[in-house]
This record gives sequence, C-alpha cells and structure tokens, in this order.
Amino acid sequence: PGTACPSPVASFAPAYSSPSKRPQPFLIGVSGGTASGKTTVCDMIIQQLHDHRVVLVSQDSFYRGLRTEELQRVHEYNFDHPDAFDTDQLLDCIRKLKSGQCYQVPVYDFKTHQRCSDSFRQVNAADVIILEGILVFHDPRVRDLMNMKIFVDTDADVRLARRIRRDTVERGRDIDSVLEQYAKFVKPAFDDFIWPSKKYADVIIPRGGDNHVAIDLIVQHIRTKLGQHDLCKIYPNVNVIQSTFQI
Ligand code: UZR
Ligand code: MG
Repeated sequence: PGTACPSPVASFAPAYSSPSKRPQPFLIGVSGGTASGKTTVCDMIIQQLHDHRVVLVSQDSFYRGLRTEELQRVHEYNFDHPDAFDTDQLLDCIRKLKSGQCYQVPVYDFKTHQRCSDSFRQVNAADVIILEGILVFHDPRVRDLMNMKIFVDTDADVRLARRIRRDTVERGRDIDSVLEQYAKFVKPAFDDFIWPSKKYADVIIPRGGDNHVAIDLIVQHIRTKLGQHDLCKIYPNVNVIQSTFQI
C-alpha cells in the first residue's frame, strides 16, 4: 500500500552516468488555510503548463485512517493537527516522485475518515510535481525538497463561507458540526501551525484563484526554470539529453 510502483509506467531513461547528474522534477509546494483556493491555484497552474507533464499530490491523501475508538469520538479528533497525517509516507512518496519513479498514492474517504484499503491512485513520473495541503510547509524534511513554495492567502471569512458550503454539499456534514469543528480545531490550528508556516513561502498569493496576475507570473517563472535547466520531458521511450537541474 502506498508504495512505489513495481514497474514504473514512465520513469527517467537510464541515460545518466550517475544519479546526481540526473535532472530532477521541479517540486512546488502550495499551502494555505482550509478552503483558501489551493486546489484552484493548482488547477490553473496545471492548465497553463499543459505542454509539460505535471502531477498533483494532495496532502489530504495521506490522512491516517481513524481507529475504531477515534471514530466513536470523531468530534474530538483534530484533523487539522500535523499528527493527523502520515508524513513519513508523504515524504516517501515525494522522494520517489523526485527521483523519477511513480507512486501508488492512498485514497482517503472524507465521509468515513478511512483509507479505501483496496484502491490507490497511481501518480506517474513528471516534469513538475505540485504538492498541496494545509500543512505541507510544516515538516522541514518535506519543505526542503521543494523548489518553490506558494502560500495562498485568502481572508478567513471567505474561507469559512466556502468551507461551510463544501462540507455540507460535498462532504455530507450539517452546518452546526462544521461551525463547531471550525471553532474548536480548524481556526486554532490555522493560528498555531498554518499561518506561522507562511514565513517559509517564496510567493504569497492574495485572493487565491482569483489572482490571475500572480498565477501568470508563477507559471512564467516555472517555464523559465524548466527551460534554463533543460529539464527533460519525461516520456517513456524517449531519449533524454543529459543535464543537471539544481536550484
Ligand atoms: P482543505 N478534514 C475533514 O473535515 N475530515 C477528514 O476526515 C479529514 C480532514 C478537513 C480538515 C481540514 N479538518 O481542515 C481540511 N477538519 O479537511 C483540509 N476539521 O482540507 O485544505 O482542502 O481545506
Ligand atoms: Mg483542498
């Protein structure tokens, strides 16, 4: 479960004399509070980079499944705390993707708070990897692998309004429980862990997905980096030119 693929569909061609010479995919971390527009920003970057192979990994996929005792008292469980995630597994995933391997990412069900034990999403090797999630800047081991860090900074009232809509419509919750959870866990964790991690960002985007200028600038920068370092396009059966890719 959640391991590297036994036979990668697409991986780096073995054209490099030593692994250190191998170009690495460009890893972008996208963080920000709940419902800040992280997913929208990622989707817009992916759309604009349509001529590159880009993959998206969500930190949400690495939520630990709840044990029976925890499920019985789910209202007391803090999903916004760093310990709610299996960060070692996330790290393993990102390391594998950065070294050109593919990965079987776990599938998490927000309604049952469980991992779907028999289904995985295969994430293939790519030129650009985007890792998004509320706490992707928290662990220095994950943070240090990132080539670019983006923080999506959207006002708390806008985020709460979106969160209510999303949790009631898409995740089958009632409004009272959403508000209770927000006050008890979501907001305190934002103040304690997410907001302080903003200091690690290279770029802060106000207004999230509505900020087209910021997204255009970011995409331009990624294109420059990919071009500058002659990053290989990772397609199976295509010979790649040797190059180094270091930032
Ligand atoms: P984003 N979350 C749940 O509501 N249920 C779960 O089973 C797992 C996570 C919420 C989590 C956090 N918190 O605020 C949010 N709560 O998912 C993160 N409470 O997702 O970044 O898309 O908002
Ligand atoms: Mg999201």
